[in-house]
This record gives sequence, structure tokens and C-alpha cells, in this order.
Amino acid sequence: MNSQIDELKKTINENNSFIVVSHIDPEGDAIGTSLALYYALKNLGKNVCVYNESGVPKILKFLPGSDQLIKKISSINEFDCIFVVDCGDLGRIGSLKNKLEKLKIINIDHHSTNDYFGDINFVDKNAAAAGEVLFDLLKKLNIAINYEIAINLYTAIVVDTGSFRYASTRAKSFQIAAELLQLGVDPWFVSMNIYENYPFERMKLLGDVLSTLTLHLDGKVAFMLVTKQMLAKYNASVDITEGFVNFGRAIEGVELSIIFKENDGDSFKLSMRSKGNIDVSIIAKSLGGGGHRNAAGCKIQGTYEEATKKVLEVLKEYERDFAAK
Ligand SMILES: [Mn+2]
Repeated sequence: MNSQIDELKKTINENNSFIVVSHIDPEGDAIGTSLALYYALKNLGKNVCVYNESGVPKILKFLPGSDQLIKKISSINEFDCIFVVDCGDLGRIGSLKNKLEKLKIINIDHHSTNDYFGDINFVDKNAAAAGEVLFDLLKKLNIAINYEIAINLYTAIVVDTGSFRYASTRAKSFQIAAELLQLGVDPWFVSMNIYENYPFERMKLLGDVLSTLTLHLDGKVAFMLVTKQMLAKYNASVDITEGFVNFGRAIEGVELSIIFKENDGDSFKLSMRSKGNIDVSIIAKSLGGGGHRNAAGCKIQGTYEEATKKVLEVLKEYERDFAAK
């Protein structure tokens, strides 16, 4: 790791122009870590562009720097290096992947499925958020953390730990958070913006989505459906459904919750959340996706009926991992 630090130090010193990129359909960790890194490099006097193919979700627009993030780029090769944050594999950045050519890639991540795609890799699979990995990195590089960096990192950690509730939360998550609070971050300001600032349509849509709840495998698996029609009814985009999947997991006896979000062209995007023994990163991977032990995702072709059937077939292979009743 030390040689990687030295190499990164040298790379930052010797180059002037950086682009920071995170995964499509970003949440707080992807955006918060990207914007924190944007400020860190900017404060060093570097030329920095922060990019995300999907843009900033409305709910994260309170974050300093969010108005600097762009979702279109004319020429990627005008940059010296690309920082890729919160991505288990390079494909997660979207269409930019095929345009990188000879750009030096710096991979900052915490996904258990990370395949070390970078020229320089800072991957801590024990970290609860990419924000924690970046916090460590800034410390090791002796880069000062100001308020703008702190609130972005804090948000990254709050979102990926589910407000310090998920299994990924570690003592270090609290230690980092404490340090960020000392730098002026107000936890209520962050949680109010993230959790108590929902559009009315989200709550109405949640009602429709909850009415699709079904239980499977002896009540251990919950399915939910979001159709394009439901989104159209409330004139909402799919990112408004962020977090809905957790309502399935919150049911007594449920160990795995999956939300099926209808895409164009007869396909679904699946988000999975588990509690207990179920490692959803393995299940998602066997369906062509990836993620973490308790949170993962994939895409499936077909109608809802075909998609649920396919998932249940795969889940049968993992039935022994579910708790005995
Ligand atoms: Mn993350």
C-alpha cells in the first residue's frame, strides 16, 4: 500500500489535470466521495473536473460542489488522470469506459467484488464507504480536510452505512464521523436533507410500490415492483425510489428483499438487500451483477413474471444459506 501512496503522491505532483468519476445511478457515497476529492485536488491548485453520467440526484444537491458536477464531456483525453470512486469494476462508470485510451486510472473503492482495474488501486474491502477510503487517503497524503470535504465525506459514510446501522459500520466509521463533525459538519443538517426532504410524489409512489409486495421461499424473500407506468403516474424518475427496497427487508422473517425496477426494452434493474447470512453480492454476481454482502444489484431481461422466476431459480441454489425456520 505504501508504494501505492508514493506513486499517487508522485502522480498528483507531476500532473495538473484530473477527472473524478463515479458510478451511474449514484447515491451519497458516489457523489459525496467524488465531490470531496474534487475539493481536495482543487485545494492543491489542480485543474479538476467532476463527472457522473447520471448527474447528481436531486436529494444530494445540498452538497457543496454538486453544482460543479457535469454529466457530459467533450474530450476525456485532455485530462492526465482519472480517479474512479465507488466502482467495483470500470464498467460502472458508464459509456466513458470505452473512451479512456491511455489515461492513468486511480481506483478508490470498497466493494468486495472490486477487481483492481486501476493503475493505482486504493481498495479497502473493510471500509463501509468509499468515503472512508478517501478519508484515509487524504490523511496519508497530508491533504487538509476543510468543511466542503468534510460534509461530502460525512454524507458518503451516512448513506452507505444506513446512518451507522448496517453491518458494514465499524468503529472506524464513527471515529471518522467524529473527526468530520469537529470540522463543522452538522449531522442534523445532513440527515434532514437526505431523509426528511422527500417529494410528496415519493410517498405516494411508495404506497403503490408497497402494494406489490409478495413473499417467497417460506416468507424469507420479499419482492417489490416499480413499473414505468407507476413512475409516469407521478411524473417521477426512477431515482426517487432509492431506499424502497429496505421496506421489504424490514419485514419480520424476511432475509432478502429485491425490488424490480422496470427498464426500457422488457428488462428490469434489480436492487437487493439482505440481513442475516445471505451474501447478495454472490447472488447478484451469478445474475451478471455485483455489489456488497448486504446490498447488490443486477439487470434481468424478460417480463416481470419471467424475471421473478429466474431469480427464484437462482435463489433455490442458495436456500441452505437462509436461516432455518
Ligand atoms: Mn459505496
